[in-house]
Amino acid sequence: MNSRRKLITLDEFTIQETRKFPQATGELSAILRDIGLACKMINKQVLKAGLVDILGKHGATNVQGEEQMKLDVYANETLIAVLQNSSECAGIASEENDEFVCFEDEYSVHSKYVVLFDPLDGSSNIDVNAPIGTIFSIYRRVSELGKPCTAEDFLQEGNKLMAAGYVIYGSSTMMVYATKLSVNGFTLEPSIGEFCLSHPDMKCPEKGKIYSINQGNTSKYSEGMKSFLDYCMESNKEEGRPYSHRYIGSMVADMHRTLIKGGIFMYPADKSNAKGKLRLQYECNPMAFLIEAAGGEASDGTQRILDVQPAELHERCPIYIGSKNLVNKAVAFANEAATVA
Ligand code: P6P
Repeated sequence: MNSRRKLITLDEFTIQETRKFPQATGELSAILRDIGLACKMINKQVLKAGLVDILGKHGATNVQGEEQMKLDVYANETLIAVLQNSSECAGIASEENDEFVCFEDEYSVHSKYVVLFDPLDGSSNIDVNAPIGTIFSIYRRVSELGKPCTAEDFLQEGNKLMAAGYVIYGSSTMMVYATKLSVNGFTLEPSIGEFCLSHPDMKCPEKGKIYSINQGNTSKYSEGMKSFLDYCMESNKEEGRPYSHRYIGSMVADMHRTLIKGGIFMYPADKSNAKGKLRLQYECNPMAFLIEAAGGEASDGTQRILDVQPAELHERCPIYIGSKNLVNKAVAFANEAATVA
């Protein structure tokens, strides 16, 4: 008997998922496969990053005479090129581009979807070999098919997302993406160059005991936030406190741990950043969509992140995200102090 479990590739999985919806056209699946292709190309360069000094400094020219690109520029240009060739995507918005980019060729103007992404989040961690990632959001466009996409396509609330996820370039390279139905994780099998289903139907533990925040900013936090951190550090054997503190400083890595082990990741507003640091449209919303699909919660401190109406493409948003018990507790502390103040 063949004891080998059949590997299910990302392509096979997305096709199987499409079959569950007779009316589905497979375009969304095609975009997911295209993002997977782009991220495999990015992964190849990320793996070489440590060798750049041997292979030639960034900014040098390689054997093809091509300018050696900074990794985040390479990641951005690769995602744009692959999605432009996909003919399933009408345009993109990126953390690296001030404005959204319309694909105006005769095929792309008829495409139903737009994609927003942070091409290489946490890239400052490359030098210390910490995990980094690509974060993506996929919306059905609201502008007229057959014409170029418009700004409104990229300013939709997160609750309108069709799919969202990330690729983490870590000890292994994984793609994790969510639709409204489920969250599934795919590990890159380098020997065949395919993302293979390794974490089906992922769920965020309802109760967590890990809190993740840049504690160095504590002096700038609200009194409520400081009280919540004191609560996390307080000894209470019955409630399993003190909780453990983990912070990698790379959102994709901190979120991947939170999804799998439970806990809470926070980047709150503080005295110098009224809306925190992380971007709503291509960091907070995709992670909020994914964590809710996995049974967790995501708040900006006053409302569900997915219900925030974006006003600007690159606007920031405070984020409390992860296990329900900790998100609700953190928001309660933040609001209690606000009412007392
Ligand atoms: P800080 C990386 O620069 C990033 O955008 C996220 O990936 C990460 O969660 C956050 O910033 C870390 O910010 O201020 O703690 O270094």
